[in-house]
Amino acid sequence: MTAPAPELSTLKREHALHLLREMVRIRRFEEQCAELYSAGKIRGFLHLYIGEEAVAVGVMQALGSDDAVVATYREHGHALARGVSAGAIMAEMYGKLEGCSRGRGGSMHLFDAATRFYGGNAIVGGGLPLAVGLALADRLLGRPRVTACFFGEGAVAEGEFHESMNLAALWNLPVLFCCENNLYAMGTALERSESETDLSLKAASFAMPAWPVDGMDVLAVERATQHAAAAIRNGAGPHFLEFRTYRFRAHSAFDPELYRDKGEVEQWKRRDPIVSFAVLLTQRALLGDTDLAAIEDSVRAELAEAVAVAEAGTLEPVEDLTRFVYSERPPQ
Ligand SMILES: Cc1ncc(C[n+]2csc(CCOP(=O)(O)OP(=O)(O)O)c2C)c(N)n1
Ligand SMILES: [Mg+2]
Repeated sequence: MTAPAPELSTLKREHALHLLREMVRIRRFEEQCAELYSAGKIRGFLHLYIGEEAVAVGVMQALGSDDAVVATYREHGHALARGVSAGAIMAEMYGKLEGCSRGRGGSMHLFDAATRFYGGNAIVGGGLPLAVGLALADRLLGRPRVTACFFGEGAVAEGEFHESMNLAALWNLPVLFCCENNLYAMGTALERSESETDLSLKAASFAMPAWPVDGMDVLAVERATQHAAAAIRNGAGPHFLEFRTYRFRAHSAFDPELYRDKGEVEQWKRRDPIVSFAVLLTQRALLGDTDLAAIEDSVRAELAEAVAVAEAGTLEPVEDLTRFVYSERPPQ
C-alpha cells in the first residue's frame, strides 16, 4: 500500500505557518534544553528529537482532543505539539512541582491527562500495550477515538511490539502505530538487529494496513496520518505508518556517536524538515521574510516564559517523598 501524495495546491497559508511554527517551537525548545543541561539546570537523561520534528507535528494534525497519544522517552516534541504547555514541560525538566508530572518524571516521563498525553515511556516498547489498552477501552465504550502510539524502530525487536500488534489487529482496535524509524537504536543500526528491515512488511504479517512515509516531509506525514486516522475512525482497525526519519543529535547526552559517519549525518541534515519546508513555502509564496522572523520572535518569548516558570518553580518537599506510592483515593 502506498501513501497518498501531499496536495500542495490546497495548502492554506495559515495552516502552513502553523506547521512551520510548531516545528520551530520544538527545535528551539530542545536547543534551549541542551544549553540548560550543560548549565546543570536540567539533570538526568535527555534525549533530543531534533531532526524528527516533522513526524510529531504532522501526526498531531490528524488527531482531535478526544484522541490519545502515547510516546517514548524522546517525547518533548510530541508533548509540545499535543498542547502540553511549554512551561509545564520545562518545569518538569527542572524537576519542579509545577511540572506536568509534578517534577517526578523529568524528561522521559512527561504526562498530561488533560490533553490525553499518556507519556513519556522510558521502557523501549512499553507504550505499545498501553496504547492497545486505551484503544480497547474506547472500543468497549463505543467511542470513535484514535490512539496514536509513537515508538522507535528499536521497539520492533521487543516481544511487546508483536503482542500489541497482534491483539490490536485481532480485536480490530483503533490504534495508529507510528514507528519513528531513525535507523538507530542507541548505537545499533537496524540492519544489525533485524533480519527483515522493511518494517511495513512486519506489520503486514499481522494483516494490518501499513506503509512507509517520508518522515522529513511534514506534509507527507500529515496526509498519510489523516488517511490512516480516517480509516481507523471508520472501523478499519489498526494501521501502521513507518516514518523514515533521522535524529541529528546524539542518542542522549552520553553518546560519543562512534557508530555512524559524520558524512551520513551531514547528508540527512541537508533534508532538515524545517529548512526544507520553509524553502518550499517561500517558493510557493506562502512565506515571507517577516513571517519567519515573527515565528522566531514569538517562540523566543514563549520559551523565555517557560524557563521563567521552571526557574521560579518549587521543589517538592522531602516530607512528600513517599506520596503516590499507593493511590490516595479513598476506597470506594
Ligand atoms: C526494554 C528496554 N531495553 C533497553 C533500554 C535501553 N534503551 C534506551 S533507548 C534504546 C534504543 C531505542 O531505540 P529506538 O526504539 O529506535 O528509539 P530512538 O532512541 O531511536 O528514538 C535502548 C535500547 C530500554 N530503555 N528499555
Ligand atoms: Mg531509532
